[in-house]
Amino acid sequence: LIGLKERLAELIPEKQEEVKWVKKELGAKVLGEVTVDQAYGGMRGIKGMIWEGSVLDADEGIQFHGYTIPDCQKKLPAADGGEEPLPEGLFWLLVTGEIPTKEQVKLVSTEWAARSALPSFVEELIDRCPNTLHPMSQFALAVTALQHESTFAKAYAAGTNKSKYWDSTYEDSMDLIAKLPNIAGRIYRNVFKDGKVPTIDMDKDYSYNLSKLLGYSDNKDFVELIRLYLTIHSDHEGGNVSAHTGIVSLEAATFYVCDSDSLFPTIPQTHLVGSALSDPYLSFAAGLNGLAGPLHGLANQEVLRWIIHMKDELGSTEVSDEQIKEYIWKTLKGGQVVPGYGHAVLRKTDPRYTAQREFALKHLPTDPMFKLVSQLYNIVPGVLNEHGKTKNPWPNVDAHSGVLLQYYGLVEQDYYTVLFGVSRSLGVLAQLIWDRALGMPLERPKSYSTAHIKKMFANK
Ligand code: AMX
Repeated sequence: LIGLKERLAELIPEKQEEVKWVKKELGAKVLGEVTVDQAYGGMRGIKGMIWEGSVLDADEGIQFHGYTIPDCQKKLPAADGGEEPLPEGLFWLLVTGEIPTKEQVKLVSTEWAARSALPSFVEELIDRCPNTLHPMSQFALAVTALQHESTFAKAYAAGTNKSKYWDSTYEDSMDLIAKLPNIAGRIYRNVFKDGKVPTIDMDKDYSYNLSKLLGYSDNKDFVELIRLYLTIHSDHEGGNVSAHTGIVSLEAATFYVCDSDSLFPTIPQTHLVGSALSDPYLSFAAGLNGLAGPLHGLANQEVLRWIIHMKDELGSTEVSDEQIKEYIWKTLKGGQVVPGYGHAVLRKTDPRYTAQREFALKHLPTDPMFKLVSQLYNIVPGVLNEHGKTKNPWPNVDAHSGVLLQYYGLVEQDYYTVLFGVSRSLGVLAQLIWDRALGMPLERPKSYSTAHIKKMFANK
């Protein structure tokens, strides 16, 4: 039975050759142009990054090495007696591009359980946080502190040859992923419960153990939900804030600022935390801080809050379409976004939303809050279209996750983004391992001032 690290070690030389070939044969090809509008517009649509694990299609949604979410639900191993994919299998797929066997997935579960213990100073650090400190801040703080354990940082300091960086990056990534349930569980128990944290069960899978630490493992449907949740939130290609901040790789594409009759080569490369050879803990902590923004991962807490506020304001979950429309318009007229709707890349309903909707149809079809979420699905896109600003009026992943969690009793919305963060580690750390295996360079895109832009095009 071949393990993940052994398989990775076999794949690295092949991939290195492939990348060498692509750079030699295709290195001079142009991926796109960059307009001044894009430079002001959050770099939307600029193609300047390599991300191996997943590619996001505007209509089809995310594909992990070519596998859609329904493919993953069909092909990735499930737990005994379960149906949803195990995130361990998704991590294997992200790292290797291959669907693992059930036995290989079990190896990963066992390894993560074995590596899960936290150093006592990290436990104390979490315990000392005031309950009023947002769970995401506590999360990023604890991950940063774990840097104390970094094998990569020690190997770098000891002068390790850079061809070996992937090895310690892999070790750190496995340790870090393994320790996240203990961090996440401790934060939850401290902030919302009595502070007593159960122990991890060495024979169980990652999602079971996370559920156990949170206090919900008695409900097998909740454990299944967490398996699905951790699988679908893991990776969404490289340009989203959490992936891009933390851990970005970049390739030698040439960029151009474009005007009508000339093309100026301008931006050599891009830069972010992992590319500075900051270790996986520091890089992932940076990604978590990005995930904690309300336009990104924090949207999942905002969605439920917004729905509960609507329910309270309208006095019931039985509300008419007209009342809902009015509430949406009130949000928009108040200069706020409708949380959970819209996306920078997607132009259709997010398949991660659909997967969660199907889960709800199966497990909680009559839940009044789910009914409200369904009602919103029928109404929000029409209102956003009428409003006329949003490029994509359809729901994203965050429009659905909260309602599932609250159904099983996990009602603390401030906590929701922590679960997103646990999952996101799988995608961004898989990429970080490859960044080091492929020797990706420091990122350093070029910037201009407004005055400089005006000067560049003064006589054109
Ligand atoms: N409600 C109201 N207005 C919206 C909107 C929404 N849900 N989505 C987009 N718009 C507005 C934008 O604010 C922008 O307005 P502006 O011109 O006044 O600045 C305009 O429509 C054009 O935006 P866009 O090109 O369609 O989207 P974007 O790429 O700039 O932003 C996103 C994408 C996700 C930030 C945006 O759709 C949004 O704010 N959605 C609500 C928050 C949310 O659900 N975030 C989670 C996204 C998924 C994730 O990362 N987890």
